[in-house]
Amino acid sequence: MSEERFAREFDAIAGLAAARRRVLVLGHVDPDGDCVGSMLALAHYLVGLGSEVVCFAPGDMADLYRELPLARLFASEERLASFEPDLVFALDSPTAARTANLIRRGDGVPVVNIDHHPTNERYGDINVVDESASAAAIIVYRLLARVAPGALTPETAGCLYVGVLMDTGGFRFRNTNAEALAAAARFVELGARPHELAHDFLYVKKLSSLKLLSLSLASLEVRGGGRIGVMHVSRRMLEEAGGAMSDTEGFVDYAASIDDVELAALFREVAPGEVRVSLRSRNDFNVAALAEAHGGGGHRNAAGLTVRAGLDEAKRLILRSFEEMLAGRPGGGGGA
Ligand SMILES: [Mn+2]
Repeated sequence: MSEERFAREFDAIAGLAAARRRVLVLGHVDPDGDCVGSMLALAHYLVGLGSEVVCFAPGDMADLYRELPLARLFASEERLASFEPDLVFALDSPTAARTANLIRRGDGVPVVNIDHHPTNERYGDINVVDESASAAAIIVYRLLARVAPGALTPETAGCLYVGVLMDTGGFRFRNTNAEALAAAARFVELGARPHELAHDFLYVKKLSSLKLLSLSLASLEVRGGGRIGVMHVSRRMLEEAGGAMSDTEGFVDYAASIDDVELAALFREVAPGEVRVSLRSRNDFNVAALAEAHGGGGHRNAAGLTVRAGLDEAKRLILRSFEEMLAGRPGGGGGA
């Protein structure tokens, strides 16, 4: 379908990958399943070319992604500091800031930007940005299918499947399209195990994560005549539940799933005076624009940003914007 659209970029990437030997593969802060899955599938291809590969994403990564094949390639900040790549990839990252500005590594080190966020700033020397792709993993799949079909092993297919599974919310979100379903079928043919991946990545929860969820749900508030849902996770809740901030993946969906809620937010106090905000919306409400206005980014119905403030102030800021978005738009119209 759109495979031909980036044929020139894909061939240029293959040329670079064949000529370079030390490759840095970057992801966005607090990498999710699509970010990690597409990074590792790409890394698998690069390792197969004989390159030394280092994967890095700032922030917290959920423990379960460390079970994916080749997750050992994820490096510490110390290793990153001493690694001098001659080629850099950034995956699933709409801005350089989302990779903690680790992209520019020096003169003559090319940057390849592979992403599906509509807010992508095209910061690469080669940019493969396709917002019609439901996941970055879909674009990595198109790349490998064209330039290195031999790299599509059962392990790579599993990583790519996880990317699509997580970014489509288990094939439920608006971005679940024919290409995503066809690619998923292809990944299964290649050896991905859908029931095991759904079990490991969507079903199983850690006890600490459920304890944290119960504390966070107690903070749930509904505003705006039932159309706004907000909840938070404080440092204190983390201590009480004995969990980590990476245990909160998916919490925002509880606020967003309430029947009349059209705008939802989860506020996570990652450090004193620093709050990460996850935004969700239904219908035509564009939370990517709201996130972008505050230095974040994302998709129309799912976005994120960081606020340098305490929990209360961060909530006030976002609630004010939510109320402005709702003003003049009476509720009760249509589903997600
Ligand atoms: Mn993604």
